Amino acid sequence: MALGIGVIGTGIMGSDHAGTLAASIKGARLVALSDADRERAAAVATVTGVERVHVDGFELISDASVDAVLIASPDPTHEALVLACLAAGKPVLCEKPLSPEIEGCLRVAAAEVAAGRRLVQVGFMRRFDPGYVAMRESLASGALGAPLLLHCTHRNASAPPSFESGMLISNSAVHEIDIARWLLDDEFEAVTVYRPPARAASALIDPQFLVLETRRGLLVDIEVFVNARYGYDVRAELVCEAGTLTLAPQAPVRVRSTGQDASPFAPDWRAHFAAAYRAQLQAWVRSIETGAPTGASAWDGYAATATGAACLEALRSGERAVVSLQERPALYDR
Ligand code: ISE
Repeated sequence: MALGIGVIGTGIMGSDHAGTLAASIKGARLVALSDADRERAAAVATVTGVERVHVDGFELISDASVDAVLIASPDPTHEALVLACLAAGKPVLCEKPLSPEIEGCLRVAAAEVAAGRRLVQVGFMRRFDPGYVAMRESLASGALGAPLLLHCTHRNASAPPSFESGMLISNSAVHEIDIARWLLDDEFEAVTVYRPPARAASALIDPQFLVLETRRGLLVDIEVFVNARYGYDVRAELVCEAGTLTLAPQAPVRVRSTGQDASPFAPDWRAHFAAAYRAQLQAWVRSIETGAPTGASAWDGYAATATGAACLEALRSGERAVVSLQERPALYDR
């Protein structure tokens, strides 16, 4: 029997996930949607052929037709909804961040540890992107020796006017923080955030340049620029002792026209990471069938929020900030 999935939040990401679940994920059936804006949920329900629409996410969690829950509601609502899923014993895939607050992440991890089994996955979808997966596999083969440095670029064409300086870190660079921990199998120890001179036209500190040091002494730099104008552009180069690994450009074709040879960019992350989002959902559904967890855990969600908090401190102070992480519970042993 197909697993009944309920999606909480039908904004940009929730409606995208709902569409993917309804169209192309094996072993799952999208059965319910919820959004504080009923009209918005109803519109997505019509497109995806879903009959059950709730206005309250907690009602969706207790809906008997829902076996597992995907949370894509506003960030501050995540913690309480994930805790409700844990209380109901239902597996949950929560969009990042698990909680914007370190304490909130720790409360979720503590509840999961108390439950004694992994039910929470955090939506760091880059772990399922074919490029990053190939990079990790090449590194694991040992052919290039040990990793030394990771250079990352994260550019958005534009950010909404509500984007504040800290969100370049908590909303955008947090993906690089997670993927670097996963690629290097290491935790961050300290961070420094540099910024170019302020621009008169805007109060937003954009771009920002983050330099992070891991416990093993590896270096990771992240340029994050959310109003780069030309398109969505994510790059990474891992420098190892005997060579480098670079993500290949994502465009499947180059276009020669009007005197130019061009490589088109996706307008945003949904198109750029479409394969990763699909693979993440399929792996999540499969992991519920098999009972073998996949993807980022609640502990990874905690480490990302805590490392992001140190970056925010470094941005504010202009000084190097130390990342302090608690001891990882055995439930999250890798
Ligand atoms: C957005 O919220 C995401 O999660 C995207 O993956 C990221 O690339 C973008 O910068 C964020 O604003």
